[in-house]
Amino acid sequence: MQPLASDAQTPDHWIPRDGRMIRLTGKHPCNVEAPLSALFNAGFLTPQNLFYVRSHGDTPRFSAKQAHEWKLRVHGLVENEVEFSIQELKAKFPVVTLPVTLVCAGNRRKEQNMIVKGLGFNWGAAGVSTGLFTGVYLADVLEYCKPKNPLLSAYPNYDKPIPGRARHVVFEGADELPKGKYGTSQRLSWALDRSKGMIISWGLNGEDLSPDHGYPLRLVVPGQIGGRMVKWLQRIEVSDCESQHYLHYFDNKLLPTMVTADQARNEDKWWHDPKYIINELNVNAAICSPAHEAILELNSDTPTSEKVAIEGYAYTGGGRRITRVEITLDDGETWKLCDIRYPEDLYRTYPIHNHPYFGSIDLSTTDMSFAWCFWKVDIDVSSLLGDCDAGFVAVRAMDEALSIMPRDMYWNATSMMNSWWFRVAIYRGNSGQALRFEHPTVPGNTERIRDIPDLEGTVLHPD
Ligand SMILES: Nc1nc2c(c(=O)[nH]1)N[C@H]1C(S)=C(S)[C@@H](COP(=O)(O)O)O[C@H]1N2
Ligand SMILES: [Mo]
Repeated sequence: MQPLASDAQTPDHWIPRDGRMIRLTGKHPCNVEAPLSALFNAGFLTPQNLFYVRSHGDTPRFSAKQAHEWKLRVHGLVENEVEFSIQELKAKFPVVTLPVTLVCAGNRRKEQNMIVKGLGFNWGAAGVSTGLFTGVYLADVLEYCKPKNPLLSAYPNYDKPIPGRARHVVFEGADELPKGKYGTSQRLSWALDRSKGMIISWGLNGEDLSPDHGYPLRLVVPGQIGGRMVKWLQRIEVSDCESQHYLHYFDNKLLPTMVTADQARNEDKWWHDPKYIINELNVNAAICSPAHEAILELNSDTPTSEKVAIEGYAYTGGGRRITRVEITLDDGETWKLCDIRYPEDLYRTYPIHNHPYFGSIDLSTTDMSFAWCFWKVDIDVSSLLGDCDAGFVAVRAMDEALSIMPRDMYWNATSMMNSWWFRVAIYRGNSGQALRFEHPTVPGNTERIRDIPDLEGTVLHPD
């Protein structure tokens, strides 16, 4: 890959990038997602060049020499304040690798923006990616530094610090933003829990993190939204209060549905209420194939015996596992069960130890699921022709906490965590010889529907 001509006039002109990525916020900063089919076809592990990017500002530029001299400072309410180089992290603590799915809280946001525009930009359904992250457990590093006087409950009075008692762990990146550096925090009780899998990571899919993904060091918090995974990680502070960074308060919140975008803009109180913070992901799924604008030619002799595969991804948060995926062709009257594949289970069946790069990749001793799964179902074309009363196919998933994707949208001012059924419309050409599929959105600010003159289909049954 080469730096892109379209980046030439921006502060990111030096970064090699994949020209297929879809820009969501104009030229700069870099907020991109892959075309959904390219992401899906890449399979379980997303190559870094197709891995979605969410950066609030200019991408910090560090040379190999600066990475070699990188200092991760751990300080605050700890017995041992330490500065670790990356080599020291590797030498002092066991090196581990985990397959982890990252999802921006804004994934699928455009579906909400099309109903009532909220505060955020237009993500499609590819604000999600999965990689093998290599690093050391945050819990090991914290144990080494010894939090002082720890208080392992954030409640009651979450937002009222008890001076001197370690209750939160604050992370800060190197990027300079208009309102200060990017930072956020975790509760100490979670950060100390190795089973939650939080790692300080330098490697993604067996190579250095690319500049867009946090080179040389980032935090990875499996099962939580991407916004908690601080890139270009420079500083960890054990504290009696949560992060005071601007974007810890004014981003990644799920405000109540009646709070309008204007209210959210003008009334700070919503952002300071700890009830509305987003940490763990919610259950979500999308149809990846048929793709947007896919056309299925019908065989006029034997249309009834034809099958079409409907497939896509699903994920959820907190280390929970997806336990069912269902599709409906009649707006939820009846459902069909899909087959599910969990590629991460390969790392339970075939754990790897003492690998020179990955250290250990071993999910055989944990029931946590930190990665997306893939689902598929074959349906009869005839059911799309005859019985598809809704004019769309929709998918919903459930996880092991029995959380299920809702029929209705939970609209909110930041349009985050959108997880209503993912619906793909089915149009029938005038000739009746082909079906055309239409996804709910096209990512970014392009038109929702591009005309396809020769298939200006009539909707089977318009809503
Ligand atoms: N330092 C820093 N860390 C950051 C961000 C940022 O802008 N600066 N963006 C966050 C958000 S909102 C997300 S979704 C993820 C995206 O990670 P990625 O770009 O590697 O996919 O990084 C998070 N960490
Ligand atoms: Mo995000």
